[in-house]
Amino acid sequence: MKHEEKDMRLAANAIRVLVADMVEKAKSGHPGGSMGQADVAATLWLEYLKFVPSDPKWVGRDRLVFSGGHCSPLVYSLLHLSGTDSLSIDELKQFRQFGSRTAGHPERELICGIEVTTGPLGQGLAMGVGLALAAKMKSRTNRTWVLCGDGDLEEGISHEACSFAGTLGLGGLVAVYDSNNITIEGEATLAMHDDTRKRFESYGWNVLECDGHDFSSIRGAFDAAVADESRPVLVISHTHIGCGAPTKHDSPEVHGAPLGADELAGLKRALGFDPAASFAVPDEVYALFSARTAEVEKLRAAEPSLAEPSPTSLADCLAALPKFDPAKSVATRSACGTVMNAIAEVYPELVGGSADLEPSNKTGLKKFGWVSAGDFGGRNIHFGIRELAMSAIVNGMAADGYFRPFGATFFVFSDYCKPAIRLAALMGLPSIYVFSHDSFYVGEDGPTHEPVEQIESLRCVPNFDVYRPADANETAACWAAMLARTEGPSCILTTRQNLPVLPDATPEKVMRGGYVLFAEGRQDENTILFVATGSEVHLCVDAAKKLAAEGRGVRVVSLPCVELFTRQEAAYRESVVPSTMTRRVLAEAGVAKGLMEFAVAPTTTRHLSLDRFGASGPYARLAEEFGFTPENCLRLARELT
Ligand SMILES: Cc1ncc(C[n+]2csc(CCOP(=O)(O)OP(=O)(O)O)c2C)c(N)n1
Ligand SMILES: [Mg+2]
Repeated sequence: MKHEEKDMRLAANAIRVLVADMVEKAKSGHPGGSMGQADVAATLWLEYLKFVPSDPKWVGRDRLVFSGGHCSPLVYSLLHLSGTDSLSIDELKQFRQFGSRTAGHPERELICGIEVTTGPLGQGLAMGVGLALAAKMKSRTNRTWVLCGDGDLEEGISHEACSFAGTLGLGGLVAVYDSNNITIEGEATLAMHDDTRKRFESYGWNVLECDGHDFSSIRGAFDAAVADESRPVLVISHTHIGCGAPTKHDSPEVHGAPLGADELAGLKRALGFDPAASFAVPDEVYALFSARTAEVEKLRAAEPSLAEPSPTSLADCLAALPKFDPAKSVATRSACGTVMNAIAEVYPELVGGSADLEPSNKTGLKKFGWVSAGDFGGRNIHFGIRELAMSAIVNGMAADGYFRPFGATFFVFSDYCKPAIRLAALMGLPSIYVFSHDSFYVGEDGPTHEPVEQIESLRCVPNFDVYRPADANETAACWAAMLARTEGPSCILTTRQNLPVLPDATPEKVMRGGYVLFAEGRQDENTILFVATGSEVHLCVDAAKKLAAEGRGVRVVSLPCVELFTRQEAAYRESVVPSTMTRRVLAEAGVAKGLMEFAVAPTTTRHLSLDRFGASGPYARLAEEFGFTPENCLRLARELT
């Protein structure tokens, strides 16, 4: 239904005023972008977006992403006016206050109707690509709308994600670019001279333009956008930041500060609102939103039901896990590939791909084909050499809710993924990142390709689990643990080099994060306790066996996931790493900080770690140079006897 011009104007102006009131009351926030996009947002919500406020998780809904998270007042206005998740006007008055749902930037976990958390510019657009891709891979017809701004398009991630979307001909994705030529420091053109139309056309997008303050112009663009199912669409919407503010519109000042009392009164007067009233929404505006809800409810009733299949049970995945023969030596990256392929057979949710490193990461799901331009039937994705966009697209797919998507690259390049990992952790999305080539054992490629500090830096991310299995069987069990975890993201670090296979690394043990792998002799305060992850577990077992042969009490704890171990009850942790066992060797091919929480005192703790960049050379030589040999491990242990 197309509304009358005067009604649309009223709705858009009510949003402007509400936005300005929110920021004024909070004494902080960003009114300009929200005010500038009010006409576009009102048109989108009242005439195009398929969304039912009473059922915000409806599978067939259109997804709406506000990539410029600083435009949160616009998000909250729309959610309030439409009655989504009972967001009340009182909550709008609590904008940016501690404990309120109307946080400074929109947070997915706080209000149903916020599809993804935004704020770090550019990531929303990339997550929108992920949402649109998930829809296509589920053969759904819903659309993904992304509102973005100059900042989103300046960010590198937008280049990665939009090039990817164009390559795939990702129809159903409409990005509306709020082209107001203003950012914080002044005109956007101070730092960006791109021809955005040509840029997106070269990606293969359909590029449309509109006057973002003229409803018929906006409708013209949106009608053309929804008519094109064959490729992503960019609508360049020409707007004025702070539109409606008497003196501050078009100025960077209105980007991120309250209007001030006089300017706010002037805005209200100019738009025909009572300057003395705040948070006063005309009833007609609520009525317009209700009418739209009724309309979409009818559309929904006419559509075939889109119930998602229920999630595959964890027990089925556990039953599918392969067991590896201890007689063989296997690189954990190869084991990881074997495990993923086994899981994929019983777990249709598993989809993903690599940033052009599939042959090295071993992440291809061999039986399940590739997503390609216009064909979304496969379960493998060529993300291209675009680690950051890959990670954010994976997050968008995870946010969609059905898939358990993964993205893969070399561990050292996890730095390129980090901003999206952080956002996944914040949102509590169960994204999975597969990082192979987990240490200096990469060898000849040298220090640029040898992770050192990455492991600890990722362990510092709250709500993120870092798995570093010691062998093929631990790799299988780590996958079980990652699949069991639904409240946040995880990564698995795998080796390039072969490792011996441990006979009894069972899921039950590994799924506690850390366990006693080997113990011999007296278990008391004189015991030498080795705590290790990944490939270094084997060095420790070797050294421990030699000490045991000399009659020394020894224990080796394998710690495939520090975070998971830390979450176990205290009694279990104490039984594995007894506080009385203070003679400790901590071994990990990364910075010593990585296992520092297991250190006791400098006098009784030795670190087998790498606190410098690696080097280029055959890995056996590097292991000698860096002290990652059974002899050196034994030497360190002997210092404690
Ligand atoms: C990755 C990232 N870098 C920097 C910022 C800080 N920041 C927030 S808004 C903004 C300017 C955005 O300009 P634009 O997208 O044009 O929004 P408008 O001012 O038009 O509302 C900046 C630099 C951020 N939120 N995210
Ligand atoms: Mg701008």
